[in-house]
Order: sequence, then structure tokens, then C-alpha cells
Amino acid sequence: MSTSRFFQMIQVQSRGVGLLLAMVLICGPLSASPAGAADKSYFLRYDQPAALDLKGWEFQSLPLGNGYFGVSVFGGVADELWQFTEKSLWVMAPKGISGKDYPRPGLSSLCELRLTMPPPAGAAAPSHYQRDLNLNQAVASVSYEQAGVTFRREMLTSFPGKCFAARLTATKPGRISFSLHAAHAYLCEFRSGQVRVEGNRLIMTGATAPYQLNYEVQIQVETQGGVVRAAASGETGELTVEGADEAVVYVTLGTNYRLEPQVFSAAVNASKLGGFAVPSARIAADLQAAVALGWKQLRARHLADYQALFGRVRLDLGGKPAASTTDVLLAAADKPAADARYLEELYFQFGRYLLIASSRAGTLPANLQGTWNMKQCAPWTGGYWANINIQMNYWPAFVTNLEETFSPYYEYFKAAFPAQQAIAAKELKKRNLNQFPGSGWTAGTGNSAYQVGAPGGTSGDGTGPFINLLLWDWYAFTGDRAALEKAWPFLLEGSRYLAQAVREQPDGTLLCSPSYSPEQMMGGPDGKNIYIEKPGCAYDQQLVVENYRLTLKAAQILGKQDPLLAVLSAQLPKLSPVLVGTSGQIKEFRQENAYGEIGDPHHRHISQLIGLYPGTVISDRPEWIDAARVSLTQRGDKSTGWAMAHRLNAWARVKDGDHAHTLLLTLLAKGTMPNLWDTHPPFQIDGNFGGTAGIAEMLLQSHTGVIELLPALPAAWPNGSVRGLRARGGFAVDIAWTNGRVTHYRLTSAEPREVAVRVNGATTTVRSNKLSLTPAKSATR
Ligand code: FUC
Repeated sequence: MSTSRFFQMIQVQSRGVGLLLAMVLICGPLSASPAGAADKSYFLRYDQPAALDLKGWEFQSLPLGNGYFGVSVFGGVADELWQFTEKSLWVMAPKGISGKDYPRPGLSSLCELRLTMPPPAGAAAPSHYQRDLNLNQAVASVSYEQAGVTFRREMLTSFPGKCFAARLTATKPGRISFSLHAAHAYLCEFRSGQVRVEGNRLIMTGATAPYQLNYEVQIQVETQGGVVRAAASGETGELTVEGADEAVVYVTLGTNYRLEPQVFSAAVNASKLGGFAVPSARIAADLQAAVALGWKQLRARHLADYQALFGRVRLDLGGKPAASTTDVLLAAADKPAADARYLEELYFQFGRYLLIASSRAGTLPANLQGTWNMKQCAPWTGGYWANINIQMNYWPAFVTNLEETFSPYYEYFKAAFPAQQAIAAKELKKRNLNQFPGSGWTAGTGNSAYQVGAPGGTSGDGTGPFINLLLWDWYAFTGDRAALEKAWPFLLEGSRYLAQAVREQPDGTLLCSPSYSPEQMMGGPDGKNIYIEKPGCAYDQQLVVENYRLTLKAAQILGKQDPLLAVLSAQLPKLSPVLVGTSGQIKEFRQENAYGEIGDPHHRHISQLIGLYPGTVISDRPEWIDAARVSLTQRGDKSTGWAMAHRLNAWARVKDGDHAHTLLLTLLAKGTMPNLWDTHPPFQIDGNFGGTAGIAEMLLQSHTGVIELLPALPAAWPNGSVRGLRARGGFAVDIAWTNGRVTHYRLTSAEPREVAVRVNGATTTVRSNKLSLTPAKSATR
């Protein structure tokens, strides 16, 4: 349905009934697309297979995922590769491989399934090759012609089915012959693996150090016609198909990892998973269920599950599905003559796709690589780095209407809670700061599926509150009190720790000390770089304020009482979160005068602006927004992938749509690989998620209590529409615009509510369960 047709109904009704019309009430996660799926086709498309090596994986392979595990598809003709990653598969990596001069554990590739499909004798080279990833369906395909036959492969991962499936077809009977070679990845002194045959299945089992993580993969192939054989010897196995009309490969897997507090609290690595067993029966049952369903039904179940989430948001910037392949589109993205609108829409939806693929209920959260890693040890171990990366992964979760992807973030920190309480106690003791009964809760940057870290060095006491911002947003966007009850212990205990950690200065201010602006370094006495430590860095001060405010608000909403609340109210005015320096900048270090006096002036982190985005404290005062603009300008645009994504969101928050758009094009041109994965470099998925959130932030903001439509619309997007975004307060928001002005919008929510909306430069109050059509006549923009 085109935008104009979608809004036609509203216009027609408006003639008869006036401006306010009854609106459909929507309960639970808000769905804005009656058609279910987005109706424009979004494909990542290529005319060459990915190279079958690490570079090909990083730059060209296409990702599938069901939250539990990811599969990188290479799309080869005679040689296809499916590489599997499971988020709990952490293995000790030998020194050097780990990126360090000592062995350390990190996320490792699970296994590789290599499909060899030799061409018929004497056949010419294949023609009409194409591989793609269909974002509307979350299905990857490969097709080509050879010897008069069109071969096609379709691949998917199913969340309800907990499986991977690939269907191979040919336009002539009996032409499907291949061997599927199954191999564990990176067997070494820290990892052993075997493959055995059970009936018609291959069963791969592996054992790893140091966490005693064990795993199992089961593989089966079903055919129409032809002959299937299974063989295994030692570490590898093979399924062979000869002369079939069609074949479907099914894969299920699991590990003995469980997201339980003991994983984080156990004193020794070997007991973290003590008592947990590989769920072999579940893995076998999943495989049996997938085979029993068969390709058609499995695919239908997958589509129903996936499209219910993906189809909620439709973005139309006027992009036309392009004839060019995605790598060609990307290479031209920032060229003057380029029309990047389709690519921008595609990139926006790709971020949503990746979040659905890497984070679903019951799984570990999306890590630094989402759930895709072909390396022996993922860069930065594939951890949950919390001075921005893990948070950025979830920035699009609420605003782009994917609430269901969020629970892993909460479940992860819930499981880690006792360990982080112990860290808080230790930290306060170390600093001689135990003042109140109870030590509270805190967090540091370095976290993983197996451990959580203490504040210090890479980021200070603000890090816990940074984690909490998303837990608050869970409630803020959904209005779900149960979500706020879940966030409450983090807010309250986070504040309890902070209320003790801040130190009174001679001038009466309360400052975090030690305090850091994440990753800012300087030369130390022995010539080595050390983290800059200065009391009261903007990052820590702003985040403490955010945490206190949210704790007090949450207490009011939930009717909670605690003696600490009065302490927070008393401390709040003394925290001095924002100082403006002599360059007109927001000071990163309160000891600086002019911009850039301390630390790297072009550092990738823009931590002094954490209260601008994702925080809100800088939005308290217009002069602070002006100062934020100065800091952003001085910092510069070009940076690592995720850092450009943060800048994009920040420029949207200071309401400079054209600059935000410049950042988007820079992120595409300089921070994105041909497969549209974000690169630091190397590949890091956070920038994808930050980029998607940034596009939403240009179109809709709600952090000040007013729903602002098109707050940072660039000149490059004069006409368009967006449906199904979400705003704080539990609203779904649809907007259409022409020549840069909102022409129609509607807000829906589960309960009727009065809400302030800013449209074309004027703020009005509307009721959300009513339909708001044309903006007020007096409004100007
Ligand atoms: C933070 C960043 C780095 C990198 C790492 C995983 O430490 O400063 O740039 O993204 O996380």
C-alpha cells in the first residue's frame, strides 16, 4: 500500500468528522502495519559469492540468526559454507590469537558446514548467479544456472523451531547431488571435538576450556528421491546426497551454558557451569520437530514469527528498490550524484533485522558481533562492553518497535546482579566509603557471558547508570509497570552505591572520584599510556544525575519507600552534571578550560555528551544544547563505526538534521562493509544498531515529555512517511510529510491519554486514542 493510499482513509474520514476520530486501540506491543510485513522489498543482493575465508566472512557473508545462534552464509556455487556461532561458546584462545600476549577466553566459532556440489561433467561456468538476503522474510538465497538447470538454495534460521534449515532445489529432477562436510572450528589444546553417526544424523560433540563449556550439533538431511549416506570418523563427518530432486538440511544445537547467577559468582572458571548438562534431548527433539514439519511449514512458522516483529515499522524516504547490487549502492552512498534513499531505508531495516536475529527471549543478549563470529577469538572477545557497546546494541529496541528483543539485556544483568552487588561492596570497601547499610549495585566496562567487571580505567561509576537507562526506557516506552518493577532494584541499588561513592568537595559539590571519561588516555610516567583519572568527569556526573532522577521517578510511580530516597533528593542539586567551558563547549573534564585541553580532542567516545544521548540531562537547558553543538563540532565527524553512530544520534538530539544526515552518509561510506555490517574496524555490530536508532531519532523524539515529529529532518528527505515507530508513554507514531512539513500523523496507545505533540514548530495537546490529522493551521516550521 502506498503512503498516500494508507493515509487516504484518514483524509476521507476527516472530511466528515473533523479533526479527531476514534482510533483503533492496540494492546501489547504496538502493531502499525495492518498488512503485517513492510510492503517494500528490502534485499541485500550480490552477484558474486563471498570468499571462503575470514575476509570474505567479515566483508561479504550474509548473516542469519534466531537469537540462539547465528549462521554466516557465503553463497558459493560448487563450494558453499555455512559457519555457525553460538553466543555462549567461549574458548581459551592461545596467545597471539587472542589479540594479547597471553591466552584468554573469548567467543569462538562453533562449526563450519561445507557443502560441495561439483558441476556436472563438462558443464560450462555457471551463469545468472545471484545471492541475497531478503529482509522482509529473513531468508537468504543463492541461485544460478548451469548445464541448463537452475539451482536454488534457500536458507533460514527459525526462532520458534530453534533450528537452521536449507533447501536445495533444481529445475530438473535428480540433479541435487552434494556432500556436506561437518567440522568443529579451531580444535586445539583448549578444545576437543568428535562427530558420530546416529541413524541418519550426524552428531557433533565438543568440550572446551576454561569454562568446561560443552556443546552438541545435530544435522540431518531429508530428500525427495536420491540416496543419502552418513559417515563420520574422529573429528569430522559427512552427509552425502546423490541424485535427489530436492534436499533439505536441518541443524539444531545447544550448549550446557545457563544464564544463572553462579556463572558470574563462581570463584573458579571450572565451576561456573557446574551441574549444567548439554540439553541433548532438547536438541534431538528440535531436530525431529523440524524434520516433521518439513520445509514448507517450518518456513511458514518462521515467517509468522519474524514478520510479526519486522513488519511493524515501515520507513519510506522515497527509495526505489535498486537495480544495482548492495556493494555498488554502498560504494556510491556519499557521492554527490547518489540517490541513497533506498540504501538508507535498507540500512535502517537491516539494523532491525539484525536485532531480531541476535536477541530473542531466552537467549543471551546480542554481543559485540551480534551472534556472528568466524574467528578463533572474536575481537575484544565478543564481550558485553558497557561503556557504550552493549547499550548501543539496544538503542533501536524500543523506538523501532522491537520490545521483544530486549528481555535478554534484562535477563543478563539480572543474572549478574549478585556478582555486581559483591563488586559494589568490594569497591566501596577499597575506597573506605561504606556509609549506609547495604553497598548497592555497580558495573564496569568489561563484561561477558562468564564474568562482570568493576568500574575503573575504561569507565567509572557512571557505567552502572548507563546500563540502567535502557531498563528505564523499557518502562518509558511501553508504560508497563511490570517492566519498571524489574528495573527498580537496578535503579535503587545503583543509587545506593553512588550515594556513597560521590565525595563532597570543598565547594560543596559531590563528585565521583576516581572518575574517568571512557578510554581517554595520556602518557604515564613510564611512557606507557594510562587512563586519565580526574574527579567529576562529565560522563560520571551526568549519569549519576540520570540514575537519581529515574530512581526518584520510579519510586513515585511504584509507590516505593526507602530512606535512601531522601538522600538522593538532597544530593541531586550538588552534582553539577554540566559545565560550559571557555570555548562554549560542554566540559569533558571539569579541570579543562578550553575545548580539548585534556585528552584526545577527536576521541571516538563523546562521553561528555552522554547526557545528550542517550541521556536527557543536557536537554534541561537550551544553552547546554548549544554547548553540546560546540563539543560535537570540535570533536569532528570521522571516527570508528559505532562512534559515528553515536554522533549521528547526538546531532539528531541537537536538532541538526543535515549534520545528522552527513553522519549517516559518513557511517555508510566509512564505517560499513559491503555486507552492510558496521566496522570499527574490525566488524562490530553496535554501529549498525546505533545507525538504525539514529535514523529513528531524526524522525521522532520523546525524551523531554513532548512527542516531537521530524525533529531533525534533513533537506535530503523532503518527502516521506514512517509508520509504527514508538514514543515514550506507550505510543505508536505514524508520520507523513511533504516538502519537509508534516502533513499527517497519528498516535495510538493502549489507553487514551493526553499528550503534547510538537508538529511543524508548534506544540499542541492531543488525545492519543483519537486520530490527529492535519497539523494546526497556525503552525509554522
Ligand atoms: C570500547 C571502545 C572501543 C571498542 C571496544 C569494544 O572500549 O572504546 O572502541 O569499541 O569497546
